[in-house]
Amino acid sequence: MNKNTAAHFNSICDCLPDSRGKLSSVLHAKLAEKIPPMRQRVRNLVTNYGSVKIDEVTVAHLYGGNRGVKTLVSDISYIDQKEGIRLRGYTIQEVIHALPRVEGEEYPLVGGLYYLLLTSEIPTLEEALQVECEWRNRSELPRYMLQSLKALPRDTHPMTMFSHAILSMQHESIFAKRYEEGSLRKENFWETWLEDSLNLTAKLPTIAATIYNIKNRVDDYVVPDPDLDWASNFAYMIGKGDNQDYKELCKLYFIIHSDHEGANASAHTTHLVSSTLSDVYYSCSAGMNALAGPLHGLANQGCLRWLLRLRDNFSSFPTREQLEEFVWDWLNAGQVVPGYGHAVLRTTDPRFTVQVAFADKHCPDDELIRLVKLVYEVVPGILQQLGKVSNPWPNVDAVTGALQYHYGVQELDIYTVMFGVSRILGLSANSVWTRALGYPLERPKAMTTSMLEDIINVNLD
Ligand code: AMX
Repeated sequence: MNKNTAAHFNSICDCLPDSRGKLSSVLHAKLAEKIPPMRQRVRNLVTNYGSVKIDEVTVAHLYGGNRGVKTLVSDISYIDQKEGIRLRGYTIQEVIHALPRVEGEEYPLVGGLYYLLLTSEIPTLEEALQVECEWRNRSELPRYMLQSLKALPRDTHPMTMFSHAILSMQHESIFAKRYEEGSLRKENFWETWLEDSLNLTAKLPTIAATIYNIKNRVDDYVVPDPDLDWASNFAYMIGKGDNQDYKELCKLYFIIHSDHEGANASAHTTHLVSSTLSDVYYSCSAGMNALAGPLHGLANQGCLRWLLRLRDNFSSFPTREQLEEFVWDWLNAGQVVPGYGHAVLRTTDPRFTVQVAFADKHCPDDELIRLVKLVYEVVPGILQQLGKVSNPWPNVDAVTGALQYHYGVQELDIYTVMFGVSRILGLSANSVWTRALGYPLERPKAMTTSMLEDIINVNLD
């Protein structure tokens, strides 16, 4: 952030009330305007078209993870199989282009992205800075959380620490307190949900940096720099404050991982848990536990581990033929190629593409980046030959680790936490809207195998 904008940032912050526990100004006002017509729209749909069929459920769906069955609504993002994610209707490239940025900086403020996710509008620079100020005012970590993080065994995975840190703050939930007091009406749930969301999202970079530091560096709390934006502060707190390129990468990283349609595992988990009116802390912590799985968010560390293994397998940069042989040996050993494939996408993930563009500009000669690009030339063709892989193209994780590694963040197990920092922006925005629209407790129906056989009229026992 340049001097002028830092001054502007500080003057906006100084005008805001100490917002802890009070209604946030800019987001609250905008949502209060947007929620009533949306409520009416949903009410009309359910009342007048409630019996219209959207999808069919087959036996294969029941045993196949309900893959692709349309059963949830989220207006915050949507994945088109061929185009990739759209956040509030904007492609990743459009989001990066349209969101406001500080003069002279390469990528937009993440505060602007949060504004977009919540309100569906591209903010002005001033509005984006106001979200950043809200976050700054709420960023201090409670001491008990630091103590409890430090008390965990040294080999605790950072994702466990992250989920634990979030959950440890649950008793601060304004929604939970007000609900217990009986002082909330259902149509106002979203207001306290928004407050909890701002209190939680404000602290995410500091929590992640603290976990990184406890595991790898100073074993202490680095206080955020009040002159820095939310994303750049993460870079600063892990000791990379002097590297403007890394700060830009953080902004890019935290924008592109923020939401990926409401039905992915972490989003769906958060949605389910929050549907019981478990607050933002409970539900986002649960979402992080889903993100921690190797088929979901943990894939980014697995992907880099695979790239390092590939690099170390050869004494010099591999040829295309050597790489092909390596990949076939890997697949024949019954392994999947990390970073390739996707449950929904059927094309190269645009989040991969924008990161490769960053790499082309900032570190084109990096050995791992060159490997990422060679793998991209070779692997899709091989996966296509397998004949069973629905999507042979790279997902977001095929390059994230290589970029972090280039900038010296070489502790692989922090990558999923960084993913989580970003993903909670989407999870919490979704859950504010879920409360605003009053979605009920989620409760699909389970059946036994015998019941299914009865419906089909077979007995395969
Ligand atoms: N390498 C080798 N085989 C693969 C493959 C890959 N990258 N992706 C899919 N396949 C195989 C599957 O293992 C499955 O084989 P099986 O029938 O013998 O079990 C078959 O292809 C069909 O699977 P699919 O329909 O293409 O994939 P899916 O929707 O079931 O799973 C995913 C999607 C991402 C879990 C899978 O592609 C995968 O394991 N990729 C590697 C791990 C990875 O990159 N995960 C990151 C996901 C993105 C994220 O959440 N961060």
